[in-house]
Amino acid sequence: MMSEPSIEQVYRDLTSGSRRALAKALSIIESTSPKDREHAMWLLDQCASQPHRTKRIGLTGAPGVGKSTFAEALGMTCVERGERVAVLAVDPSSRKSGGSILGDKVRMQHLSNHPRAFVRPSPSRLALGGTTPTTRDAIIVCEAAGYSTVIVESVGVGQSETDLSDMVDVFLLLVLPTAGDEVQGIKRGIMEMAHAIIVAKTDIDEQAARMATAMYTSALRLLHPPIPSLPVPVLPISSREGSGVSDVVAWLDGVFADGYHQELVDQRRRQRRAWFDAILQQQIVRRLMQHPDVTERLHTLHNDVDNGTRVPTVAVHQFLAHVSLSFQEVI
Ligand SMILES: Nc1nc2c(ncn2[C@@H]2O[C@H](COP(=O)(O)OP(=O)(O)O)[C@@H](O)[C@H]2O)c(=O)[nH]1
Ligand SMILES: [Mg+2]
Repeated sequence: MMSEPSIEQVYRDLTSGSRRALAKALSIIESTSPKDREHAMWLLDQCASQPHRTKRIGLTGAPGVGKSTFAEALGMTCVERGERVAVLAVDPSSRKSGGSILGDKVRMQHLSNHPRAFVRPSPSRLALGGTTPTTRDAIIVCEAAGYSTVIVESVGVGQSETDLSDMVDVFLLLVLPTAGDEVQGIKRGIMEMAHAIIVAKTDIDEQAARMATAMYTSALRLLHPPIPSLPVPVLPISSREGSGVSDVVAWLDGVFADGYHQELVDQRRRQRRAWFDAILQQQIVRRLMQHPDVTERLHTLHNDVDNGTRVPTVAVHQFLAHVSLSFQEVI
């Protein structure tokens, strides 16, 4: 039996283009075993110094709207002009339907088989925002492996630190070619975050698609674009017929050209800080709550609160007093 490659070897192989090593690295960063966590930290630390200028593109939209099929169309256009493209498909809906992971791979069959592409279907742990706690790390590892374009697909737009919009440069919202109630049904918050709205599957009903495009265009007039100097376009596409995909690519080229470079650099800086703060808070709380001293104290206070013998405000006050006394040992 072959022995496991060392983490150093995995890193060397992934930076020299091995898709197998990249897949291995991604399972290491997704793993919760202490040994793997240690390896993951080493690996991510190596990846941090990568100076590449990369593109991070997020695709969101309801299940079945056509995200994976569009990722394939977009990805193929990029690889055909020489770029290396990674797709991280993080779709909880496809997990429910069982043979899903296969489904995503099938939708991206050409891309999956292309030597300049890497397609990774859903990992097992999914968080609220529809991505995973490790999706951000996965993006960084893909970039270190030389994939200068990373497409992340997810249905989720939540309120958590795992929001897709917080980990990509451009955030594309895919919608169906239906107007009216549909437009009303899309949450304003999501529309406000999108850098572009893609009206998908226009081949189904061209007239409806034109109406939907007009509806979204006028709905957007009431909203502020996420980057003030970058108006949000509504782009109709049919991944099946390949129409409109080149317009999306042309728009993306414009965004990633020098004009918006500083905006994107600043956005990434904010994203990194928010990510750090979120993980830090999460980990501090987790460690604190797991400390035996704290669990015991918490148990007592929970009882008091449950029974109504202590007002929650007072219980929290006392808990914090207790914690600050033993803070040094606890953290
Ligand atoms: N007619 C038509 N069907 C499409 C198009 N794009 C995707 N589909 C179909 O819509 C279904 C869902 O597509 P998928 O890409 O898996 O959607 P996702 O759940 O958003 O990733 C599949 O049956 C696709 O073949 C399109 O441009 N035109
Ligand atoms: Mg999908």
